[in-house]
Amino acid sequence: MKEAARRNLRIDGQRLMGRIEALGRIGALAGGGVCRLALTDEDRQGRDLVVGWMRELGLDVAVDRLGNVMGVRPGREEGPPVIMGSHIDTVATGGLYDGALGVLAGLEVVNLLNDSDIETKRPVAVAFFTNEEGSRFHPDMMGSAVHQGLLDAEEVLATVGLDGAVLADDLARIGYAGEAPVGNMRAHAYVELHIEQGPVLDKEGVTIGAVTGVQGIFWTEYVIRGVDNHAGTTPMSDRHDAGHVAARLAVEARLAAMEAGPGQMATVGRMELRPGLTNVVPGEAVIRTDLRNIDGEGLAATQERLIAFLHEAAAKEGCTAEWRPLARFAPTPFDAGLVDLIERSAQDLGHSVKRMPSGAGHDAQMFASNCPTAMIFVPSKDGISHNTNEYTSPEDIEAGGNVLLRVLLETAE
Ligand code: HGY
Ligand code: MN
Ligand code: MN
Repeated sequence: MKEAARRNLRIDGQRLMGRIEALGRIGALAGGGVCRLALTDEDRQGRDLVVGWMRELGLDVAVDRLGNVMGVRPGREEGPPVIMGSHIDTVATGGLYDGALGVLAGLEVVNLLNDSDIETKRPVAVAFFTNEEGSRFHPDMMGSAVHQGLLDAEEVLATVGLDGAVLADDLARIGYAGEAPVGNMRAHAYVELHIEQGPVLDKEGVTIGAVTGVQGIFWTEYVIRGVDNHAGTTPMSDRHDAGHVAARLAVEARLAAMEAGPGQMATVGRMELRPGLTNVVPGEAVIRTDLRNIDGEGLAATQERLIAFLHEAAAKEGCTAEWRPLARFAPTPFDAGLVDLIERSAQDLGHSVKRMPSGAGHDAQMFASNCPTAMIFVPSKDGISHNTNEYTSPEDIEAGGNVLLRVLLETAE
């Protein structure tokens, strides 16, 4: 196809929005938003819908042992594919776009290649990975981490979720315990279109983000044990209140982040007190922290500060404490050449573009050490995500899809 004709190619934005809305109806929440937690029936329905679209587009679909799904379109030559991927599981209060945009934009690019009778030199693939959100089973980015050899498949399959389910059983239950081996699939390159999920592009009125890398992520679980006791009869000086230690640790996490400076994030999104009754001093507390920083040393230093604080606060309360890492993902830079290509493609298409790091974790960070990898961001209205009000305009979605198309055409030749 002549260069000029290729440069005029554009995706069908309406068709892409149609697929986003159709997938969004699976797990739709009454007041708006989506809940498609990994390995639930809603996840199965979403998977079935996307696999159906993959097959309609003539992709050769493979499901690996972790339930990662890869649809491959052959190229003129054999060899590792250029992968356009992301995820279709959501958090419990999710939106239409987080993850789904990257997968369905990849399908739209394939749809356009088919419509335009374009055969790329290299194979092209569209993929979605199991349990990117890590909501029921820790850690997040689980499927892509195993896919790229960063987590062990057997260990991950044996993971017990927050609700007591075993990952391998749930995978089999929803019919996605695949046959394809996992952990050795090499890609020629990996490109992911994703909503920014933060405020930068929206605030600055910029349409495209050329993502330079992802910050490091540490998830840690702490279990504190004291003595269950009566809330009315137990003198304050005689308590071994595990809940009090957990609450102090949550405050310390915030303090540590504020004192470490603007690059350090710290979140306590879940705390369980047992027995969890108003009139019983909690004898056990489980608390988890999500620490992030683009600076690996700063991230490790903050984690060490929390562990030291945990032991000190527990000892003071006459409690015992233990902790275990749930995720240790290092800060990940993306491929400079691909970031340049994203920036150039956006400019060529007449869109404003900004180089920026990603605050959120993504499947892309699991590929970055194995092949040239980069991400394209589009704005999140008011910087909101992991929230049922998550919104990105159809115009910005179409712009992101066209940049993905350009990058794919260049990378697959
Ligand atoms: O945790 C994250 O940043 C991603 O949304 N899983
Ligand atoms: Mn995501
Ligand atoms: Mn997410």
